[in-house]
Amino acid sequence: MMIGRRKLIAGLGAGLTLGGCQKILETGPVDGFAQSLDLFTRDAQRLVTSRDALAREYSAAERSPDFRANGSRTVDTPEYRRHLAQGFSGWRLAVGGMVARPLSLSIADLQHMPARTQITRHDCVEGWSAIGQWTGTPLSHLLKLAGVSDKARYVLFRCADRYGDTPYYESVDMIEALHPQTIMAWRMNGQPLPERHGAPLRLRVERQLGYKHAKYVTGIEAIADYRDIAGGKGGFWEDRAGYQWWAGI
Ligand SMILES: Nc1nc2c(c(=O)[nH]1)N[C@H]1C(S)=C(S)[C@@H](COP(=O)(O)O)O[C@H]1N2
Ligand SMILES: [Mo]
Repeated sequence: MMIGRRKLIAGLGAGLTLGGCQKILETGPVDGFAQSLDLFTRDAQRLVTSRDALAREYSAAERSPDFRANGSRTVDTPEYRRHLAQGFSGWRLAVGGMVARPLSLSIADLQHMPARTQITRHDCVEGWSAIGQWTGTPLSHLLKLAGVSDKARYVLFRCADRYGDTPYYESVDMIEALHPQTIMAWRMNGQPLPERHGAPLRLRVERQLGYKHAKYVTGIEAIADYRDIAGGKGGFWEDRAGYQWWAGI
């Protein structure tokens, strides 16, 4: 249903996008037009949904007994095996990029910060959904602590897993990054985040489709633009399979 609305808005965008002209000059017609259409879809969706609107939350009884794991289910490196064996006591999250105070945080550090718990539905673009409970540190708290620059427009998530040589990564804009339900989760259904769901730390960005929810996160960077990073489309599946950067549900 909601995806239908997105397509409708994207369709309108095809007829109406004019603001992309400058970007077309900068990056070439295809990329510039695709990105401006994607951002137009985002802006159009935001016209009809408040920037603070919360994703629906569910009761504990509604949690899915089997929450599917998708994409990487582990990180196939000796380093990750070592962290797993050590209960991730040596794992560090780097917070950097356009910030006044870069941070290096352990999972214990994160667990001593304000936390939020939410029961939400995960929607994968491949056509399945599952309801789970997530506890973690609000990303807004981390960005404030690091002193994020007001010139930063996006937040990039770097992940430990790779597909061949290509690391998984994702990015969201500042409105999604600062949204109250956007958390760096270290618990799922009351247990430490399981290996297959991204241990020890993964993003939950509840108004977006599943592929935005980066697992095995090692780094968070405040950035001005994602076009000069990796394949330039803002995320692993965006680069590889043409998934839309804007994945608003
Ligand atoms: N690092 C990383 N994050 C990832 C993926 C991945 O392969 N690697 N897959 C994405 C996709 S497509 C989905 S649907 C969700 C799946 O999360 P789950 O395994 O907890 O169900 O993780 C997303 N985040
Ligand atoms: Mo997915």
